[in-house]
Amino acid sequence: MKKQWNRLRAPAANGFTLAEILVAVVIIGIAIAALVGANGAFTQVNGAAVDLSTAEFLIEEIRELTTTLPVIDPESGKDTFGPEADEATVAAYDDLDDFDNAGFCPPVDVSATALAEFGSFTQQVTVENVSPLSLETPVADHTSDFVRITVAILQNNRPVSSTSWIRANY
Ligand SMILES: [Ca+2]
Ligand SMILES: [Ca+2]
Repeated sequence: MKKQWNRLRAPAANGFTLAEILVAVVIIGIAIAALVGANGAFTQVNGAAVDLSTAEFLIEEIRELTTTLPVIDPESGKDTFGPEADEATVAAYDDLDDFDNAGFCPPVDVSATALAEFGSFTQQVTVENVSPLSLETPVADHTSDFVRITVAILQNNRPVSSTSWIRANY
């Protein structure tokens, strides 16, 4: 009985059968494909996270650039919704509504300096007056003391992130 058992086991001692090798090759192939696929997915997620943190950074630059500015122009008040005639560039903007419909590509930093290294990104700014009764409801320009600033970040014209906040004219 023992001899018979040994004979049955004998082929294994000579090495792997062709079928075993083929199965092993298929399993290794599937494992490699899974690893490559997982790595690709990880790279994509990582790339998206980097884009998002860049977008948050660029939103913060606008928030800090505008946070010390008055809601309406210090000289002409409510005469102009948008940049006044002598305010040709963002460096000259001195009130919030100057930023309405402004698009910065390359984006600008807190001191209104262009950030060439983020040239694929755009800061798109919208400034609207909103109702004091409902800060979600836009009203006509300069008809309330509350404004909502919205900064949308686009990368190669694809929206990445957007944030709004409220300022009061006091
Ligand atoms: Ca101004
Ligand atoms: Ca203005």
